[in-house]
Amino acid sequence: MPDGLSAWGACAGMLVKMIARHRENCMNASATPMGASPTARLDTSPLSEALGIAVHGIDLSRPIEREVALAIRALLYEHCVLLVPGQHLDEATQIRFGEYFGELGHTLGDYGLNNRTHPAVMYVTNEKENGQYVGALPDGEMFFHSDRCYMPQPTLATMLYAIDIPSRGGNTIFANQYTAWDTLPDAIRQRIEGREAMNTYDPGIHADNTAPVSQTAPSAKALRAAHPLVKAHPATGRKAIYANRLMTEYIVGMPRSESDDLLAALFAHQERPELCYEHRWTLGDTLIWDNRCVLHARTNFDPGEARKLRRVVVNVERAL
Ligand SMILES: O=C(O)CCC(=O)C(=O)O
Ligand SMILES: [Fe+2]
Repeated sequence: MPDGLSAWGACAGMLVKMIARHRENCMNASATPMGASPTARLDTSPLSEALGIAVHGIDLSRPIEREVALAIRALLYEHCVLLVPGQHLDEATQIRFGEYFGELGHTLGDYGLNNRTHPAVMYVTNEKENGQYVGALPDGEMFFHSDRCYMPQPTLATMLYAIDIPSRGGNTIFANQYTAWDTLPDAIRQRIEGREAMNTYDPGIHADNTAPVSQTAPSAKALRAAHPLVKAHPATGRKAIYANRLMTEYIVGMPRSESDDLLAALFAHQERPELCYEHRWTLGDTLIWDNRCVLHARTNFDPGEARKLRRVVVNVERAL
């Protein structure tokens, strides 16, 4: 990708500015989070240079004030990933925290799972009963993706609460797609802006999460939705790239070989380490990400070790 590589040098300075802006936003967060009352003062710290913010000193097992909820929501949109460490949540209290962000989705059906729990709750776990997995996304590495991009209305935000974690690996990596757009070489920008891409997924518990759909033949039951490759975030107004290695199949209206080459260059740019934060889980971590401005992936881990996170997803924002 010679174009991209040479242009990368030119935009490295811009990336430094983006990171400085993220750091400055983190430092200002406790003063006046965007769109929130100045009275909602929160104790925050950045998760990394690339993205993410941690909020300290709140107990999510109790209801939080509306102003605090609004401030937290604004911090999520600005920083893409928000962590509240050290929580003790059951299904009901995690659902209540999720509902501060919007209406919750029901995704068990995507994985062919029985509805043995609250319909808004899904467990990402490698637990087995009678030799069968009982949860979703049980094991192994997962390539970068954005949740339910293959639906007309994708998942707005995804929240995981850490119940059991392996001693090594099983980290979740996030890539900042605001910065990916801001630093995208002009040559690629011009070729994707105004275009849509087809996002495709073969649902099921046995899906291979390291098989890019652009390089495999999706089955007849695959779910598909086209979305703009560049989307402005409705709350921040900032543009973000909306495509991902795992589920973006092709660019609509472009010859397939051209689309394959362009997507390969785009994915490489979107996943640059400088844009990423790798989260190493600690029990009690309650972490939510905004699928409109961040991609996520998972590192491999020993399938012999237990890993269990409780998952709640937000479909649409609602007024608080
Ligand atoms: O297990 C993880 O770390 C992430 C799983 C995932 O992609 C998801 O919950 O949407
Ligand atoms: Fe995911």
